[in-house]
Amino acid sequence: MAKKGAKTSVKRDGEKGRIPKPASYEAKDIYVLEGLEPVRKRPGMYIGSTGPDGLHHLIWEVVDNSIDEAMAGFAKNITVELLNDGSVAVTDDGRGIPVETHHQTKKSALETVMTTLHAGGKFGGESYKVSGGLHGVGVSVVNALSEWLRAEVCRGGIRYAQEYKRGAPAGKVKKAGSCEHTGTKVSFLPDKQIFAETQWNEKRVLDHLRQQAYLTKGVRINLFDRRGDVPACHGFYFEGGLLSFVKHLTYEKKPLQEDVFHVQKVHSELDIEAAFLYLNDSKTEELSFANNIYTPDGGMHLTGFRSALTRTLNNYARAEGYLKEKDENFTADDVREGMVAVISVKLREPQFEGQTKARLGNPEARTSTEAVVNESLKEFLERHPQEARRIIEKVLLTAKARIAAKAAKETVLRKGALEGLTLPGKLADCTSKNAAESELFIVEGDSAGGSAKQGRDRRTQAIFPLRGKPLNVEKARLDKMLANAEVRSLVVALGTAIADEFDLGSIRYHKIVLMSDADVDGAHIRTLLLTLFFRHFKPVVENGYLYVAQPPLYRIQAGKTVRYAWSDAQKEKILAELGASRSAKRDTHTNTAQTEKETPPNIEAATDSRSGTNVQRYKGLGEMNPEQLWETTMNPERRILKQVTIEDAAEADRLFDILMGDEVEPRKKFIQTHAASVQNLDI
Ligand code: 0RA
Repeated sequence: MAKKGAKTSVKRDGEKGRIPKPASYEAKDIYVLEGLEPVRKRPGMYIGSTGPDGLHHLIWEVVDNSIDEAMAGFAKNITVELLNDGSVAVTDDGRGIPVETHHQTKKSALETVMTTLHAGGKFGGESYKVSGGLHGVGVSVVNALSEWLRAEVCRGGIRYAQEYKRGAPAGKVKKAGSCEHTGTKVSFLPDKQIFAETQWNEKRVLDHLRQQAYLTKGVRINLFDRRGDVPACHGFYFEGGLLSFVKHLTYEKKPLQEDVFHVQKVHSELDIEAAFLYLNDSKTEELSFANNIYTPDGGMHLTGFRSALTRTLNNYARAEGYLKEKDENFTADDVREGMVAVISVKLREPQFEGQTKARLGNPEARTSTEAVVNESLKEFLERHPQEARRIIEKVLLTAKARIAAKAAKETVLRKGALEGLTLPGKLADCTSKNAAESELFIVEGDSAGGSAKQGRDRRTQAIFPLRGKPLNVEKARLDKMLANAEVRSLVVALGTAIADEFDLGSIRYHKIVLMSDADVDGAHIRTLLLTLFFRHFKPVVENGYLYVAQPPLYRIQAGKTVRYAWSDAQKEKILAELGASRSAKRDTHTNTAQTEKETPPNIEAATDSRSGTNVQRYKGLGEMNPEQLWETTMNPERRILKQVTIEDAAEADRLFDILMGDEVEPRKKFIQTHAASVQNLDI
């Protein structure tokens, strides 16, 4: 039976990239390794798991064999059917599995293939070996894990059939009529004793078959889902191979090139195919396959591809003057950014390495891929100067950004910007040294800072006052951020250091609370700080250490009763309540109030007196005295803190460009749009 490692031979049929099996493959060429008991005992060893992955693996295994036959140039059509009883049928129009008697087992080749683990063929003195991948374990594994399996073969005008139960033949190979064409049909029902869940996922099967069709151009693969009342039918056929695959992956995205780069060549007996397209994007997608098996961890073929890409683009950029003598070369990461690429190699004895066998280990895959891509990419660039220019300009930009970021980081680290710095004088630290109970309030403005210092619980609460002027710093540049003394002191106060030295374990506070005014300046500062945390202290956010304080908007006093409101609706409710019972017995707080967005209050109406009730609208934290700030915003028993999620921080990072970027117009527009609701500019 065809194994993944066996789909290629030394001979070529002259067709580009096609390495066929020799036609002289007979029953005697199949040799035997062992029986099927180990498969049922430890199915995970053979198919990875007995969950949905392993279940679907059964189909991949059977389809693989038909694809081998197609790649050998014999099968043109493969049909997969999902049937009502939960079984699957895979049919191809190849030569049909040989049924002649096997010299060693004295059984038919078909039965040998179906019942022998690691049964492989031999031809031309070269072993027809088993591959180490998850695929390529052989159809006998599918047989072992199926309640029943039926194999039908059409060869020489005769239809042969044999059935098996849990891997054991239920009878001999029998003649079952005549047929006009040749081919193989394998039907099986996964064993419920092995698989807890035996439901096929149509989308999953479709995705796999589509992928296989891209990898095997010129083969038609059909799927019939006959489980419902109305059968669903899909067909895949791609003339373009990986070229079609890359087009599919980049569908509806913004391409940088018009023509997809594509090459398919045989080099030192390896069949190499690669295609890529650059997008106007910074994400990279690289899919690599060895003998049609996806290699999620890449391996030698991917390494070869990357080397070739890097080298060829560097050479071209130098030759064409894009890179000057003094410029350093593009790195492999520079040239990968924004690229969608698929690499597929077919070789005789693939070695899959790593824990999950997800990486191709053959060194010859690297040299051949590198050679083929080097040569064809050079030619591509020369023939498409327009595409070449766009690609190189993008890579130049990526390289520039990398160099700037690196220089920035080095400056920061070289200067030891944070090393040996003592805690900043403006920090009013807490007395507790236990980070788990310590809180750092980052407070906008000196006056609010003063109130917070007086109002706090000295044992657990530290105050870091920030000057309230908007800071214009370039967000990605660590050096620019740290050029700001305020930010630098703050980093020292946090205790975690930064960049390579960053260590979450040495953080000095498990709650870091941003406390700023509900106006545009406050939003600026909050956005800057969130961006700083998002970019350079992500684990702090991810660990849920970052919070935003929620000071109330209103203070409502009626006689001795003082209450606070966090929204207009709440203010109205409180006013109504106070109107109804004028003689409240004691001060009450309603800090359980919701903080959802409300229509903004009238900013002009700072006070509102109704029947002796006084309503004060807080315009800034500075208007609160220490006791009020403690009671409403800092007291752990009463306050509302909003925990910052990574999504919040990412959104702030995006907003940062609008608020602090070079372009004035979007900022103006943003502020105009949101001016009325700035108190809710709320991250
Ligand atoms: C080896 C030799 C021959 C056919 C096949 C393998 C074969 C295997 C499968 C598995 C699924 N479909 C398949 N189709 C063909 C025949 C060689 C000959 O006839 O000379």
